[in-house]
Amino acid sequence: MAQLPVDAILHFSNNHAKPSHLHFQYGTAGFRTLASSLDSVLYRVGLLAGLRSKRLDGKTIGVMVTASHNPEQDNGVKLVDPRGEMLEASWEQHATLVANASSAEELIHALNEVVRVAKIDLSKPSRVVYARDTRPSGPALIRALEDGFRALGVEARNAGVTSTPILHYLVKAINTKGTEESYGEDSEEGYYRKLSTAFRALVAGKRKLEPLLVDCANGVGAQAAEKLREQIGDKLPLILENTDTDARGALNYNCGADFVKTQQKLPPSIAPLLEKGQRACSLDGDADRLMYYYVDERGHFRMLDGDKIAALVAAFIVELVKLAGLDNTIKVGVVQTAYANGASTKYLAERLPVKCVPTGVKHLHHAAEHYNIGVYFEANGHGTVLFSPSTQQTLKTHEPSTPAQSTALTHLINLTELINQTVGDALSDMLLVEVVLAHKSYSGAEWDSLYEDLPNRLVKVVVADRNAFKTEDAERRLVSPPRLQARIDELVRKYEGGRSFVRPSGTEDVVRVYAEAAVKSQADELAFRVAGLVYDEAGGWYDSVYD
Ligand code: G16
Repeated sequence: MAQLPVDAILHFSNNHAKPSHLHFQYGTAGFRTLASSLDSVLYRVGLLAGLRSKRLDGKTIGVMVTASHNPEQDNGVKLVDPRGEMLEASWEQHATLVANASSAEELIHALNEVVRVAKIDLSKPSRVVYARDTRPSGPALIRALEDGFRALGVEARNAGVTSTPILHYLVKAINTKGTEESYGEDSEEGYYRKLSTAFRALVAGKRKLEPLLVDCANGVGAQAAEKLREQIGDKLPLILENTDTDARGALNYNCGADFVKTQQKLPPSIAPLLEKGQRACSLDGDADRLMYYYVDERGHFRMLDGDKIAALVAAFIVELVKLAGLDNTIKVGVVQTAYANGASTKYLAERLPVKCVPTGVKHLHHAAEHYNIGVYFEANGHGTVLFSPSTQQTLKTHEPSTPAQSTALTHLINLTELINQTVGDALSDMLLVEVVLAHKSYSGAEWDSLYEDLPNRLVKVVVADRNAFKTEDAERRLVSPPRLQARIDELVRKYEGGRSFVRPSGTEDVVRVYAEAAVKSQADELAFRVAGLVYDEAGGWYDSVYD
């Protein structure tokens, strides 16, 4: 039986000691914290990625170094499984165990434990593809990761600086190369070609789209959007803003999808550029989230968030399925989280099956796999559409009986190519939205009028220990601290259309409070009063970022 290369692992471990006072947890989107604390984690993730690949018989595993929407001083790392989806849940515990081993010897012990529990044959090959976003801390963390690969003898491919969804795409493309399920060329160029070819086919015959202003959050999305513009700019003119990836402190600062969603206003850099009625959108720091918005006739900011994207896209797909004569065969469903605006859930549930799951793409993705076509979007703009393998087969083999059916079928097949089905992808989603707007001849205002959002408010509270907060019912209710949920319920009852929930963040060291009510001032008041209950219970302070 092959053994772990203990000497090599110990040798490299000397340069990547774990800080003794820190505890790491593989959370909503992998490990994420201050970049300066992450060196040992990256080294160990390098080792773990190699083991995961060996466990899967040498299939290529993805490693993405990013902290996405978090501030620039943070960084993070997550593993991507062979089909391009998030790491299997049972391995999150392995990751947490390995990251917290207190010494080099403990690390060997933890790795052996993973090998034993996961029944890993160490003689198998291991392959990894890895990338990072534009954070200044990225290069040093990549070096630590590469030491992990070296120690274990991993065959590693560096995808350089790229977006999270492109890394997910590459993982799937590499693992399906030369098979019947080939996902596309295993290169960044292949990704752009795939998206732009499908986009061109879907908007063929439509008039040229109005220019779209894109806020790139001063992140890696800027370079990806630039490459996409080269391919589709003649069909969809893209005006790229916040593209400065070198300016220190600029990433996600006063811009980007998270800013727009949480502040519910235009990024200051976009405000002077946007004309009334003009569409604009914001990506986040690693280009996996997308928020649309426009300024209405009265000069008011109007947000078209993940819920509005889900409503737009789901309705379009349902219509195409019907037009293709497949509505008895293909069922479309939607997956949301507790953050979904109540009005969106009502709108969607009147038309389609809707399921609510805990926050985190991994939860939404798995739930969406249960539908023939599963549309999932978090309100924060993170989402995609999944076509089940049998649905893709049906689309390929179905014999349309009229020209109209044939056209709808072709559109559906092109959508399977346009949409990055591995994970939420801001650029792929942006093209998807533009396709639907072009087909429906919708302006931003017409899209917006599908339903009226209930006023809402998101607040974060810094507490002594966010792990003291435990939830149930897809994070809509607290089970711990005891009695807090009853106090929240009592408060919510006092507000017309009131709804509120509290959950610990998996990406930031905070507790999040969400509230909705019939009137904006009431939603704000409810959010702050619930935050007050959290504060009284757990100590801490509110973050004024969301003021
Ligand atoms: C990540 C996850 C998302 C989640 C978000 C916030 O997004 O991928 O699914 O909604 O974090 O999670 P939490 O409220 O637990 O902090 P991103 O864009 O930061 O990778």
